[in-house]
Amino acid sequence: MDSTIKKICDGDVRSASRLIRDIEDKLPDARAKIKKLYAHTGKSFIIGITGAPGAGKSTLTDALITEFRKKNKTVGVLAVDPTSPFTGGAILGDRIRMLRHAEDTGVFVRSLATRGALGGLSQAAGNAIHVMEAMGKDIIIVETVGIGQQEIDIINHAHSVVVVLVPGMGDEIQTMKAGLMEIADIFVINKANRAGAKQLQTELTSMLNLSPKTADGWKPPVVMVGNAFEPAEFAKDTAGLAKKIGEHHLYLQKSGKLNERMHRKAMTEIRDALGACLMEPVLHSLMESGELEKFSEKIRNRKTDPYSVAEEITEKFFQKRGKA
Ligand SMILES: Nc1nc2c(ncn2[C@@H]2O[C@H](COP(=O)(O)OP(=O)(O)OP(=O)(O)O)[C@@H](O)[C@H]2O)c(=O)[nH]1
Ligand SMILES: [Mg+2]
Repeated sequence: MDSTIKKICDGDVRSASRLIRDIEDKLPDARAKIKKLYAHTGKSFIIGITGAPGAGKSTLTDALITEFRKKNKTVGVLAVDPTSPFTGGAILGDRIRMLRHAEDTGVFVRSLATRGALGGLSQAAGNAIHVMEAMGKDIIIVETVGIGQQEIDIINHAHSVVVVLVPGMGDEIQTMKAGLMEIADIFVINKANRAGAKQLQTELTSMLNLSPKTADGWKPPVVMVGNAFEPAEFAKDTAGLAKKIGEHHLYLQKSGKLNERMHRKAMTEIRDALGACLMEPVLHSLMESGELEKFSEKIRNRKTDPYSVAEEITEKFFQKRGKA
């Protein structure tokens, strides 16, 4: 076995961290390593946690780590921030909050931010998860900010999805808009000591009663989590959340839905990999040659249309490949 791969499979933190950094930097060698690593992945249970900025996702993640560690489960955490390339502060915050677990060798925490103009954050997140899987982490928590399409792509790498809402943030409307009803397996109403928590719970529950998911055998529970600064109450509530996540895992296994989730994950991985193999190199070379800008100008002036451009590019790309 490749020595780096062996080290990662043995749980070596430095090798794993280096590979995650290389993934983030899109080094070609990282892709080769992931290919070799892949056979050692697929055994972890992956939990996605998403919600608006500042909803309390990291605080919840920290509490969940405590719960899972009590059961002797090893935990990997990936904090993904697609909102801005300049999130040093927020990401540092994530790390600092998890420092409670920094000395614990059963916990591995890393973050990923947007790099470069061509995106691919979902792919990077998927690969960073693979690294943690190969390390043998029993549970991997992926925290992602926001509720847009990119976050949904990232969250598709998870088996169970927890959506965190906070009273008084207009979350109800946001939820509907972003299609989170479809993707959420468990809702958390966080900071539930705040005004409006009960109302949000009522609204959410009645919406869930109408959702087709409920008819499917799993009605996403709405878990109320109180003030994080009341440690005893918070620990009790987050233990309840960990329990619900466990129940959902069991439901996925028993109902055969886990297979559906694995399919969703595989599809996301194929699409991400195709993006990396086809889209990114094409866009990159068009950008470098200045052709992309010319195409854009022609489209703006209505000299052509996006489909004709895409066809021209496709033709050129495949001809090149054929001749190579
Ligand atoms: N009042 C109150 N504040 C909380 C609670 N939970 C978290 N916070 C605070 O809210 C802020 C954001 O919490 P985080 O856990 O970092 O939230 P997040 O969703 O991870 O934030 P981003 O990753 O930046 O989107 C921090 O200052 C927390 O201390 C809570 O239950 N009550
Ligand atoms: Mg956070």
